[in-house]
Amino acid sequence: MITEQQARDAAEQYREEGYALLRGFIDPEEVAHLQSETARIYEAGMQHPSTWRHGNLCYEILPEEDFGRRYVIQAYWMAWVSDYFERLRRSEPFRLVLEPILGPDIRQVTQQIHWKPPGAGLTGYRFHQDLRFREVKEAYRDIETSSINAGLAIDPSARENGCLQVVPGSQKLGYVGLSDEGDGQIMKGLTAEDELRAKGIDPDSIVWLEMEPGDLALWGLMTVHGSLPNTSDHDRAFLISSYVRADSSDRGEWAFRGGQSIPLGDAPSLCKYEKLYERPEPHYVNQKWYA
Ligand SMILES: O=C(O)CCC(=O)C(=O)O
Ligand SMILES: [Fe+2]
Repeated sequence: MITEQQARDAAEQYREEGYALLRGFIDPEEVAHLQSETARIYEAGMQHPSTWRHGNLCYEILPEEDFGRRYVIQAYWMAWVSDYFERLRRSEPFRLVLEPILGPDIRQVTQQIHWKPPGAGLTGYRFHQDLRFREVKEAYRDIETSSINAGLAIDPSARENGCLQVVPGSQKLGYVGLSDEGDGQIMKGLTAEDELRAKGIDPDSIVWLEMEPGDLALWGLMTVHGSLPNTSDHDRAFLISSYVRADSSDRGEWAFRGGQSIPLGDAPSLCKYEKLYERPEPHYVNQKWYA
């Protein structure tokens, strides 16, 4: 596990450069649990022929009818079906790394695994800033400074299997609107270098965050980042969690209150799924965003 000093150094780097990388965020024996539980969640997702939702829990499926075979590319809020992920999200390593940035009262607004199954094709994320995913901007105050994303490598993450790429210092550019044109889908197509240059970004400044299982990346809502599709024969599972300072938003599930770890309650809280209370029941979401 990381030390308080490493957490403070990461916070410092994050403030200056808009990202940070912490090696060995969780221990090797913990990584084995993370990987086996991730495989179990993948199999749970595979039971669904198309994208399925129940509360905040969701499995994003590329269906057989359109992709020749079924792939799971994302799971959201696995904490509702996994004691392991319920505890990990509010575990001591996360408290250590989040407190210097967000303080002791913290809610979580996203919990998601992104897989890049070999052969699935549509597994790249064009360059963007995550501010675009805070659809209801009024729900957050001081949105840029009171929110942070953490990405935990589950599988080895390298260039060939689409590791995360960040643009250091891009958090200072303001919102640049990358990938917002057309239907705004970030998983369709690739970002051309000229698109970056047009927004004042030098493609040569991109940092490829190659990570070993158990390493953690941090980035902010204003940090320009993306990743390529997987062209190797190894999957890339990555756990992304987004946390907010509790006094900046009513959204999210408690993670820490006064520095104490807080379990999920009986019913889900509004995170980012705007229809949560309208459609709380299990249902299939038939949206072919990739068409
Ligand atoms: O999984 C990745 O490589 C990046 C995902 C991402 O940036 C996002 O979902 O906002
Ligand atoms: Fe993102």
